[in-house]
Amino acid sequence: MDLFDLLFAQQPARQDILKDVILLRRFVVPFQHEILADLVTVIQAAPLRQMVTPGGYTMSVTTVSCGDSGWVSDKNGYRYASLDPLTQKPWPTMPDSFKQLAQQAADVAGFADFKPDTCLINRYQVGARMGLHQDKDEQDFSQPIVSVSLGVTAVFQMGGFVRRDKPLKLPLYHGDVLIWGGESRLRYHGVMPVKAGSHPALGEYRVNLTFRKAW
Ligand SMILES: O=C(O)CCC(=O)C(=O)O
Repeated sequence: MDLFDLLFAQQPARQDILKDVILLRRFVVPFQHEILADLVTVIQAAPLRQMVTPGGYTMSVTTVSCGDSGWVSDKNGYRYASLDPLTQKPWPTMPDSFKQLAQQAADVAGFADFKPDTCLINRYQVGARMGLHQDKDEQDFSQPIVSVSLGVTAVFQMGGFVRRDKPLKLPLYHGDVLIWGGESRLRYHGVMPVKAGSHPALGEYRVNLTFRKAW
């Protein structure tokens, strides 16, 4: 066990942050080799790209999706689309390792029967951020959101139900999984600008996998 593992072993693996907001520290670590290998396959099949918001702002994260649909943003709005607008092909299939990880994490958090049909991959480099927003482009809010953090540490913001509510700040480390649903499904959330760092497997990057049932 290295020092990093040892320090984390001192923290509870499960932390109940708010009602229906659960953090599973380092949950991915036993599966990380398969997850990272499958991540390579997905982003080789469909490239990461910077989307533009309906307001014309270029997002600082680069993104791509896998699964039955993918989240897209352009001047026409936010939505899920069955074809990748860049390649005009279906999005890469969601790897089984991704689906199993998301379902197991949801199960442990108390959301049995999670059926993710899309995974949004967000890559952050130094300074990249995600403003406070609600996930509300999905059809069924009874299904939770499962959010996996890999690589460099980031500070996640979990807010309330209106944008101005002061968010809680949660540092998320490599391998952490944050799940929110139920009464918290529509909480505002975001990520503060990522600070310079380095991770043995992901270098200067943070990668987030967000699993949702969109359709
Ligand atoms: O990167 C993260 O941890 C959060 C991503 C997110 O909020 C989203 O994709 O909607």
